[in-house]
Order: sequence, then C-alpha cells, then structure tokens
Amino acid sequence: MKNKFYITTPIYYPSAEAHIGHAYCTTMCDILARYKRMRGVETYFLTGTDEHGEKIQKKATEAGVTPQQYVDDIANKFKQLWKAMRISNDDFIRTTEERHTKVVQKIFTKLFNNGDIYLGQYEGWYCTPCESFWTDTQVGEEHLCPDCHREVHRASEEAYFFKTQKYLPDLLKYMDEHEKFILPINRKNEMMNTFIKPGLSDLCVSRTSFDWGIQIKENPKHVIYVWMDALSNYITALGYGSENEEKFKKFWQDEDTEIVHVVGADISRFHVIYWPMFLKGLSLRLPDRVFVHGLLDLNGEKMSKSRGNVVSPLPLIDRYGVDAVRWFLAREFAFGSDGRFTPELFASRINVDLANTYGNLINRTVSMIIKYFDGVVPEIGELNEFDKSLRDLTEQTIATYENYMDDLKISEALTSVGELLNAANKYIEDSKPWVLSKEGNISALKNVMAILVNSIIVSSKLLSPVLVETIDKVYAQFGVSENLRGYDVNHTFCPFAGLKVTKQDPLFPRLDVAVETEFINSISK
Ligand code: ME8
Repeated sequence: MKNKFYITTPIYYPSAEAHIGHAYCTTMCDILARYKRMRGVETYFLTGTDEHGEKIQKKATEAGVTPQQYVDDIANKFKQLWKAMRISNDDFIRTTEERHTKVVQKIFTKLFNNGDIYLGQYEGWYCTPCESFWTDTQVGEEHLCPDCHREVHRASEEAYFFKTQKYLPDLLKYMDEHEKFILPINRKNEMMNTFIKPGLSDLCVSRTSFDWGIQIKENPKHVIYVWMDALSNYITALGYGSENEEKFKKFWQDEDTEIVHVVGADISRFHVIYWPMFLKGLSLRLPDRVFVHGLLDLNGEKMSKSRGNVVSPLPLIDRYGVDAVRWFLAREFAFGSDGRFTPELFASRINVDLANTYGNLINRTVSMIIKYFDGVVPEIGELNEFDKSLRDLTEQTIATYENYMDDLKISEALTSVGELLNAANKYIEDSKPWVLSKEGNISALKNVMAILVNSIIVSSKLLSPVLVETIDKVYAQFGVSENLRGYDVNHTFCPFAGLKVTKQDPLFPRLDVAVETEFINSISK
C-alpha cells in the first residue's frame, strides 16, 4: 500500500441538481477516502463541478439568469448535499474559479507549443446535451447519440485538435504495463474494442459557437472545449501551474501517492484515453487507476429529469438517516456493475442488514451483558471450539476486508463483514447463553459475551467508513473509551473487558416495505 492516496470523483455538471447516481459515485469515493485515512494513509479527496459549456449556457438563458448565477446556485446545492451525506472531501473545485481557468489556459499553451494541438476544421455529428461529437459509425443510421440516445445534428466549425496518435503508443504501453490501470479489468477490452481498435480520431478541444468557457489566449474567439477544461481539474485543484505547487508535488507527482479516479461508465473513455495523453503531453505522471463504476437506473428506467424519474438523496436522508442511504448504495450494488434502484430493494436492504443482522446483534448482546453481568463486559478465559471459530473468523474478516478495500472492491468488503455479523448471530444460537446461565457455567458465559463484544466492535470499525454516524452510537452503547476507538493495526483480541454497556434505542428501526415503497415513489420526480 502506498503511503499517500489521492481520490477524485468526476466533477459534475451543475446543469441540474444532483440525483442518487451522483450521490452513489461520491459516496463510494468517500468510503475509500475514509478507509484510507482509517488505515493511516495520508489522503486527499477531491470533488467539484464542471461549469462550462453550451448546455449550461442554454439552461441559464432559459432560466433568465447569467451562466455564472446559474452555476453558483447549483454548485451550492451540490455542496449542501455533500455536507448532508457526510462527504469528507478535502476540496471542492469549480471550473469557473480563477485557480482553474488561468492554469487551463497555460495547459493549452503548453500543449500547443509542444505541437500537440493544431487548428483545423471539425465536421461531425454533434450531441448538444452530451456536448460530444460522434462519428458516422457511432451514431448509426438513426443518427442517435450512443450515450443518451437523443438525435444528433451535423456540425462544422473551425476548431483546435489534439493529436491523439502522437501519444497512442505511450498509452498502450502504459495499459500493458499496468494491468490494474483500468478497473474492473474487463472494462479495458471495452475501451480497446469500442474506441481504440476502430481507429482513434484527433480530439476536438475548442469551440467557437458559444462563449461560456475558458478563452484561448492565442485565439480569443475560441473557448476550450469541455473535456480539456474538465479533466484538468484533477491537477489544477492541487495547484499545478500555480505559485504554490506543494500539494501537486505531494499528491500527484510523488510516486508514493496512489492516484485513483472514480468515474461512471458514461465518461470512462475520456479518463482512460484522452486524460493520460494530455498528461503525457504535459510530461506528468499518469494516474494509477481509473475505476469505472456502473450506472444506476430507477425501477428499470434510465434516470432522467425530463422523464420525471429522478430520486434525490435529501428526502431519503431526512427519513432514513444518512447511514441507511450510504449503506444501501455501498452494499446493494456491486461496485463496477450497473444496478437497479427500487424502493423495495432499499427498504429490504435496510431491514435485513441493518435492522435485523447488525442492529439485532447489538441489541441482544447489550441486553445479555446487562442481564448476566450488570452491564460490565467480562474478561475472556479459556476458549471452546465455538469461541475459537468466531474469534478466527473475526481475524480473517479483517484481512479479507482490507484486501478487498485495497482493491477498491467495496461491496465485497462489506459482504465479508456481513458474513461475520451473521456468524456472530449464529454463535449466540449455537452457544445458547441462556442455557449457560441456567447451568451456572459462568466462565463459558463470560467468553460468549466478550467474544461477541469483540466481533461487534471490530465489525463496527470496519463499517465505519460507510456508517459514519452509527459508529459513535455503538461506541456509546458499549462505553468504548477514547483509547480503544482508533483502528487497531495489531488487532488485539478482546481488549474490551470492564467497559460499561448501556441499553439505547435501536440503531435502525424496522421499515414497513409497502409504506416506504409508496414514500420513495412519491418523491421520485
Ligand atoms: O459527465 N448512476 O458530469 P455529469 C450512477 N462533467 N452514477 C451516475 C448516474 C447514474 N444514473 N448518473 C450520473 C460529467 N452518475 C462531466 C464529468 S469529469 C472530468 C467531467 C455519475 O454531471 C457517474 O459518476 O454528467 C457519472 O460518470 C457522472 O455522475 C457524470 O456526471
């Protein structure tokens, strides 16, 4: 594991307010950032908004405000949402900020002076909502945008182009030498077959038909076309090209930093093809990994504002609490695959994992410690086979979880903790504390309670990057002192004897699936 970690979300378009899809990606990055910090890795976590382009300009005109006013309002809403979701980003970059625009102009100049960019004429199929030009093959006979499936139109204009062929050999070499550059690994084939093998065109990097963008100094009627502007955020936010490059040197140029971009499948090609080429042109190092996550739909339909089927995370957080929403997103969908959001799945996931398995285990354990030991966690003694198997599983789960998380396999990591919690519930059934108590077998009873507390607290720590509010409630119930709250790298077994537990309200009340389905459907618009 490298000793520093730089993780980024895409910078989202503030053309409309964020929905559960944006929240999904940001939450996954937050979980990884919190996990790395928990492991003592120095971490920098960046998110932000991508504020230029024709679409934003049009939206602002429709709304009767300036583009700047338009993006100010929505960027603020993004920030508020991330606060409500307890996102722990270290910075929030907006591409209209001077720290970004000035440097993007320098980046353009540098690439232009390198001979990487030339002035030409662009002709192609243009999709306005996606701000992308497409080729004949990509739009097919129907002339539909391959991304959003809306109609595209022919467009032609003077434009600057980035020479992709110049850096293609470098990119292919990098991909070959770094098999985990594109994750999940199968996404690499998709990139090769869809974009690289059919022949990569040069990339259009300027536009003249609108002016809401970063002006090109050398030719002011051009603005920099969105992707060169947007992708640069990952380095401008760190101060690249500014008077103070300290953060940039630390979190980008230093090979001891693991750089991870997390992006949706819709924008992976920009990150795995063009971004590394720009970086090569700037003589900068390339990211270690681009993790491509899947897209979520709602009840089987693509989420879209115009169809009125978008779920906003805020009403979910208000009703179920931030941890329930974070848990659902992280656990329900295999990170890297597409997923379907349905209200029923949401309510059942909370019930099964949080109310029944996790909440119930805590509740039962606390009640038994109060009943049998006046609320004081007992000392551990000689272990029997049941005790040993739960102890061993707890140890193994820590290792499995860490391996998965280091490989960005969040849902698998959480599943392994879920298995430990299930085993702990089963351990109660198998060891039958009520019988041990009746028989007066106090030493065995003490072991059961101590091992349960150990498994609960270890599991809670492993889940704490996801369940950001619950962990403190668990600590409070078990009276966990400050010195025992950190991530124990030595995994000391059962250091919790003497803690005083107290009964509290259930962490996650059971939900009525039918009622909650109606509620969630009512807030989807
Ligand atoms: O593409 N399911 O911004 P964007 C899961 N500004 N994730 C989703 C999603 C869904 N249904 N919908 C969106 C842009 N996302 C550019 C990015 S980066 C230099 C510039 C997430 O607002 C997912 O991560 O359209 C996707 O890649 C991203 O939002 C696109 O956000």
